[in-house]
Amino acid sequence: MTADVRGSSRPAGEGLDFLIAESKKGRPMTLALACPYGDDALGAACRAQREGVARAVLIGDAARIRSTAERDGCDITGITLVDEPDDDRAVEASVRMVSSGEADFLMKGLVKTSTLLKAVLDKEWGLRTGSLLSHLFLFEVAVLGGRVIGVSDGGMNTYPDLGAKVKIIENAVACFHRIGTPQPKIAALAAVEAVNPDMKATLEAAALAKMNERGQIKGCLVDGPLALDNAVSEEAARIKGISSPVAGSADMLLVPDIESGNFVGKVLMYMTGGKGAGVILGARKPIVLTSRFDSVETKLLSISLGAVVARG
Ligand code: COD
Repeated sequence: MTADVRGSSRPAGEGLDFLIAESKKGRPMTLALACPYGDDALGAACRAQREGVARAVLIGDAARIRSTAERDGCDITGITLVDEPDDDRAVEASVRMVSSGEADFLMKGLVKTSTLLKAVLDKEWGLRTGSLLSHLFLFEVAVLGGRVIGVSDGGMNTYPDLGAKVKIIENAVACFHRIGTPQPKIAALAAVEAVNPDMKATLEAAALAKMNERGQIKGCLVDGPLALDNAVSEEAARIKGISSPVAGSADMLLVPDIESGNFVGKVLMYMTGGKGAGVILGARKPIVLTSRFDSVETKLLSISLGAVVARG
């Protein structure tokens, strides 16, 4: 494949389904799914196992998992079950399974996000690397012809400072490289595209762009501040008179904080009929983190992305 104008070696409009095919290459990765009591995580894990995307291990109250499977019509034949009725202990067992290498990546079932993340960050048996962990959500945006656009970090880091934003970009860039985008275009978002000393997001976006220009952030093109419209629409960028290789064709939106990331993500997902794949990066192994309301399809795509990143 040759690089297209967006810096991606993936064909424009291909969407996210390539992740499914990609995840099936090589040895199947093993997924440790903590507390799969509904919310479609169990259904997605069963499909992943059946379709050869990943092998699943289900950790939690075995009786509850079995009754959930029966209720939701999931066939769990051949899937390993680890009986641990207590939620905290099930989460710990799942994390330990990944940190010991018994499983290749982790997924959150019906348990609070912060409970899972605190376990992941445990200093003794967690999945820390000494670097920052961050969440990347890739969206297939139906209203933009199926274009894939990443958003980070709308899932883990609450109010990242400039240093944390550099790490968030680096984590995402490594993932983009892994999925066939050798030079991702990163738009550092703010409410406006002019640097305003009273708006911190604009100052940090400009600093990130300069750091990229000076080679302090590598493997990608960063520009900012950019507003959401001129980050994704060439027409908007043209009307605003912004000349930049990133404006209008961003592969990823670096958002100022978790609130803005969460809002952008949820608008893309629920108001534009999109689908996505979400994963936490920067840990020893990827962690699939989706929300309860996400569809089975988004959860399966997230498992695929986790498997692809886990394979490295
Ligand atoms: N990467 C690496 N280490 C981290 C990170 C990170 N992103 N965050 C915290 N740590 C380390 C710190 O250095 C420290 O050693 C330890 O973990 C505890 O740090 P605290 O006290 O700042 O963090 P916690 O444990 O109170 O909270 C960490 C969470 C990730 C749980 C917290 O930031 C959180 O709840 N984030 C939002 C998650 C969420 O609700 N997402 C859903 C949105 S859809």
